[in-house]
Amino acid sequence: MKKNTLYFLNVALILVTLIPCTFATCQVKEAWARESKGNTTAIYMCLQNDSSADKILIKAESPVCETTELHDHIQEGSIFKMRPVREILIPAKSSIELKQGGKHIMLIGLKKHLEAGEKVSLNLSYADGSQEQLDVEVKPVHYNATQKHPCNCNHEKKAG
Ligand SMILES: [Cu+2]
Repeated sequence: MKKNTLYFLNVALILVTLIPCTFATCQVKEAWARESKGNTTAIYMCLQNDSSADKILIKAESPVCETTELHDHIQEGSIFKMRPVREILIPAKSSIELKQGGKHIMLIGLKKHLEAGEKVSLNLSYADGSQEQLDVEVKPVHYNATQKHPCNCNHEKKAG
């Protein structure tokens, strides 16, 4: 009896440990970082939220730089400037694209030059406490992701 209880507790514990990784995170597609020229660069990606609850990205961290900020482009008069934002919302059952001229993850104070082809480790934290660890590929300075339609999750959603 006691052994059964212990077994049940173990199974329950394993399930609780697995849930955050299986269901709580967003699906990340086509994540890439731009090869650095100075000591800053940006990371772009598609974040897909298949769950029925909104997901809120609140923090990104990477060991390759001093500071990582969530950025958006905000219009000031006739020009768009990037600004830090507290969070990035990924609404339930939808997806958003972090892209050039829009929302992105900013790597500030790079500790070394990021070369095209190498991988950058990135950790994403969400408001619900879930986290996601990624390896993001560095692409050349002139890489243009929009030609490739990296964030095709919206199209998929409409088709479904
Ligand atoms: Cu920025």
